Amino acid sequence: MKESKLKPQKKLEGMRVMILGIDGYLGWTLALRLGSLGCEVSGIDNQSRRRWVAERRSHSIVPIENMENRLQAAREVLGIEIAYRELDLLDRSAMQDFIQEVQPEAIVHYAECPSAPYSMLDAEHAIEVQRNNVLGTLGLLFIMRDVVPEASLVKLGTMGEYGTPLSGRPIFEGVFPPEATLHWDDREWSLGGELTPRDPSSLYHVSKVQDTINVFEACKWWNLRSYDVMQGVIFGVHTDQVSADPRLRTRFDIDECFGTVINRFVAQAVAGIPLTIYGTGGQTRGFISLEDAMQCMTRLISSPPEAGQYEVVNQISGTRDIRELAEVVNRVGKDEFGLPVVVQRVENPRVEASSHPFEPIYEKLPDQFGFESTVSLEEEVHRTFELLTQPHVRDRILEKSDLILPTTWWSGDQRLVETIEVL
Ligand code: USQ
Repeated sequence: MKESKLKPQKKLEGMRVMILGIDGYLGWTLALRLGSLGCEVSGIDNQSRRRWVAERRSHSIVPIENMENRLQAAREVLGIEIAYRELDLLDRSAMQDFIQEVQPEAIVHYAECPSAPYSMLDAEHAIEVQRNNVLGTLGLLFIMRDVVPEASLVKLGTMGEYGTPLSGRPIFEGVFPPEATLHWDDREWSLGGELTPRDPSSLYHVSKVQDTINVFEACKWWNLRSYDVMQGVIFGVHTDQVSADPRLRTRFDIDECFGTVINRFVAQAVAGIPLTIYGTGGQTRGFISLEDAMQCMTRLISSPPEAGQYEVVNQISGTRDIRELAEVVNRVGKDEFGLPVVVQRVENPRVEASSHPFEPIYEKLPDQFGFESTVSLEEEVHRTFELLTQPHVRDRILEKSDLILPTTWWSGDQRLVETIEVL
């Protein structure tokens, strides 16, 4: 029998968890899930995601309430009380006071700008993304050192930190495994425990790499403890809590900066816009549904790291290339919703390999934390269609349909991509 490597789990009931970025796509969803599991949830947000999306002239196409109404609905529908403060992570003194007051046992850090294209718009946006992300995390590490050194930090990184190594070597979970060796000039060394190389694919992804190094060192110097979560591309709309009432829905973006690829494809299919495969569509990525990602985060929170432990987990439930994704959305849209879906290839405004080997290792979450995916890509795409085909949501997509085609080129150009081929 295989020896169980499962880590012991703490009771979530009554655990104090603070979520930074609690108003976002992930933050709000996690708050409701943890609240319904009995955690004492607190959180901060400076509303910047709403501002960034509005600056790009877009909106969440699934209507969402303001924070006050969200908190009220959580209370009414789920019986959850959330201690919320509107606050900027970079306001260190206010942040320190709030952490001092709450004494969280775990801090989930989602308070970053998540958009690669937004970071590549121009110098101003690149600087804003790196300032917000890198300095926010850095300040947080000092506050944790001084106020809650025993708390665990569950920090959102990204699979995009690694890039897509053309050698085809496995993409390990952050550090090389003990058996990895380097052969060179007739000599051999162990690489075990060293951070693996990073090759971030945008200035946003660079900010996450900088965070990785800051958190890694802080754990060494100050005995802090952290899980650094390399999450793949997220998609979907459902958890039991956000689906419980329209006022509890989480945001859903479809513009070129803040919409991720599967979510965009479903919205495009609903609006009758040909799906936008960038380039050949041979780019392969790791993906995870919203519901599965929430399960992973819950498991990480309930099995905290040891003092001084810095551990990376690759948080994906599978890999696909972009063409395959378009095929799934096409099939579900046509067969299950009767939509006349069209798929196109457009110029790729990004600099990324168009076909490449991709072998991510993602064993820790299932082996050590007990993660099991509960939703397939097809099922979650179906649930997303169900929500997006509702007339009021469809109308909100159509209102923003001019924001679907990308105009942000990694080269610095600002121009609409052209269609290469309708498939
Ligand atoms: N893509 C298309 N068509 C589209 C949109 C995207 O073909 O309409 C392609 C892109 O070229 C890219 C892939 O789909 O190859 C993923 O793009 P994306 O915009 O869905 O995701 P990305 O920019 O990589 O960033 C997203 C999140 C980010 C997170 C990252 C995880 O916005 O916060 O860090 O996914 S990962 O990609 O694994 O690094």
